[in-house]
Amino acid sequence: MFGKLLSYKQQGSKVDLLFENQKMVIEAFQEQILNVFVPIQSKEHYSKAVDFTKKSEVRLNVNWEDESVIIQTSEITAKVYDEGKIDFYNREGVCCCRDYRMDRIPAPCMSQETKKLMESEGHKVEDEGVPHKIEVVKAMEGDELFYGLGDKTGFLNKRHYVYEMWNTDNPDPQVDNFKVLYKTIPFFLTKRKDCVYGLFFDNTYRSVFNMGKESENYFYYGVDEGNLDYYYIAGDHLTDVLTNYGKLTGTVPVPQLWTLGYHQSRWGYEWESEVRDIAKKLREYHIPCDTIHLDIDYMDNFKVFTWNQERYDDPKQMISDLSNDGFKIVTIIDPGVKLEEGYDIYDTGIKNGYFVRDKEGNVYDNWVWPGTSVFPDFGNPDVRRWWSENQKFLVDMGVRGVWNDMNEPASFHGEIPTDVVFTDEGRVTNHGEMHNVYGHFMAKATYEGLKHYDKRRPFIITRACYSGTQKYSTAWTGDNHSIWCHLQMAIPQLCNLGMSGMPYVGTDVGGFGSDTTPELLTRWVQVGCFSPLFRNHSAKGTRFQEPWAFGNETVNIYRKYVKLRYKLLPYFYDLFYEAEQKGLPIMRPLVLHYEDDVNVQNLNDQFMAGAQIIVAPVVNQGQTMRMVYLPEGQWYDYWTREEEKGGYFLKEAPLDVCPIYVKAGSILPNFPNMEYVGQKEIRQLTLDIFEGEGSYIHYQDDGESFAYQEGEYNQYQFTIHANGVFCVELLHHGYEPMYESFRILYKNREVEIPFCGEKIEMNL
Ligand code: MIG
Repeated sequence: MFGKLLSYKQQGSKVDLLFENQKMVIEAFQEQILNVFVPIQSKEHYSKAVDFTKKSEVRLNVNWEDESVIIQTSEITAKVYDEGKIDFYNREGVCCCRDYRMDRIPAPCMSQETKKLMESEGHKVEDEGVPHKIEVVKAMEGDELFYGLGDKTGFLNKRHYVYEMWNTDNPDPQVDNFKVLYKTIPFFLTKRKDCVYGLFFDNTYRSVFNMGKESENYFYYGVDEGNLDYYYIAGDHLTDVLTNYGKLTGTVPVPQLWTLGYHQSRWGYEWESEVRDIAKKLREYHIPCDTIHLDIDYMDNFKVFTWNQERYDDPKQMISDLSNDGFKIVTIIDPGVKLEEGYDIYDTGIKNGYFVRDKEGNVYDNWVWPGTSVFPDFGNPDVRRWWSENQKFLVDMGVRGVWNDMNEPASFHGEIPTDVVFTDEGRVTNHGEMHNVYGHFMAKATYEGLKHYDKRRPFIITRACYSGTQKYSTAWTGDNHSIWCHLQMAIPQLCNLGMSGMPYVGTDVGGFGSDTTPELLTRWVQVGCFSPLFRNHSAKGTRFQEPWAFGNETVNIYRKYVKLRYKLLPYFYDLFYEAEQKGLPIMRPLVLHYEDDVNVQNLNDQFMAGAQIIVAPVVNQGQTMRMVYLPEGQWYDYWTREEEKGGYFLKEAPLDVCPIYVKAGSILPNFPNMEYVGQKEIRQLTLDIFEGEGSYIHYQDDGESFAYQEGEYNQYQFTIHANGVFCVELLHHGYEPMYESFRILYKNREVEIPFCGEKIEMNL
């Protein structure tokens, strides 16, 4: 294909390589990130994820060595050979990632006859053997573990599986062999015995990731359109690779504090009275809660940016009343706009040419909730501006966040054909290119609208996304079911989203489709209270899933874990500050911090919340005892404070117990009991200290505005020594009021320390 490597030309941090039949550009984004670009469809990147203004100038060493061109930063050496083959080495000279030099050996395709016959029994027959126009085949040495790839189903380690990137709404119970789901994050981390690296394939067309399913000798990436445009991301540890991916595609901004509280939702609360009733019950049962979600039923005939006047007397009044009781309202918005003359959103969109058109130039329609509907062309900046302006309708009502659904985009009468005309900024393109970024741009438009009208940090939840969407929106994992294997799957799925640069995520607690059981809901809330986005949501027609729907035992345990979440809110908030700074997830697989521990590399039923807490939930029906694994070191049982050493052990876990372990030397900030964020002014912070050596950085700001970006925040450093010496230091002082005092919990004792900004050191 490429032919012989003929020559190269270096220009700063960029090298143009000329092959007999092809050009290639290798460019350093920074010392630890190299971009490989082969202009096949266009000379430009047209990236929807990468902000090239963030690129740093890197000094490259470029030379011929034998038959290859060597390109070196201080961190990576890439050797480029004939046929466009590239090998990447790390600083230590280890070859981490090598192009495979032989041909792929695809599984033979089946005859049409055999296929037909199998299909008549209902089998789905797909040929994976078909070659792609663009393929990158990398050698597998045998020690590879793969993490990331977004929201894919199955287990933590993606090795031996095949996935496709094509945002898809499929409400069937999603199981291990699903290839597609709602999101496209074409990025993964590879952990090998003596190195780690990441690969990000920045191409939005439908693509394939065969992670060693076809062969034990290679894994490959394939796509039929666009350019070959990928980033090799180096780092000493998995955490460094993630941080670098965050520099490339952006990180999640610190959210408003209340969004980290508990969210109650259901499709659908149809009437104003129902919504008020849910709010009342949440307070009556003392289930702390900040947010109630309104699904499609609040709209007038599912028309976006309208409100149903029959079922709601006065939505603005309702929202204001609920807000006096601490509730924030989040409303759903779908992309599909009802085709109806006289409906202003439709009329304005038509007048300005904001909807996508078929090849013949007619506005394209399909079927979604409102019936025949048309689809905004979100790749067009004017359309995004218009969509942002429409958020004003919601903000004026008092709505505090927007939930973007159906933005794969989903359509009931078959998928939108790939040749339907879409826009990418100023350029005309098609659905094939814009499909996987449709949700990304819808979220971006929503973000800009909320930021403009509400001024606070926008809260958006999206179902579909692409790499980089983390800058604008949180995400949920779509339509799971109330089945035990979906509680099991929630852990690797959320962990892998975190390993894909998308930390603010959650599953529908209790399960969306199918009927939950008291036991399943109970075990789910024990996981849910640690997931960054904590929302109970269920489908119309399924058993009611609010915590009080199952009797006393369930509601009591449920409350215990929602309260735990509120107690740990400052800890989660600190993790979000770290996420914005470093691109690290909130909910983490143990392998992120213990990458060389073989016992955690495939651990699917435990996870970490930050670097201090390990959660080992029960995710099997009927189980009241489980095997726990703790990595090397000293740990404490969160509930009993018993000491645990690393290793495997059995732990009793009756229904009300979710085993939780905290690392020795941890200092966990706690909030007092509250029903919602902002109920109490918090002038004293509790510090729950677990004996040992450790230090912890705590972040504090107003919890909602952008002022923190101008330095209006405080940062405290707490340190505990093994001998009990404890120290508080104010690292940054930009926000008032500071805490007046700290309440220290240490070895069954309680100490109160007044604080006025000066450094404190004392013996506990
Ligand atoms: O096809 O708005 O995933 O959370 O409740 C159903 C109704 C459309 C799908 C979402 C789900 C939501 C539902 N929506």
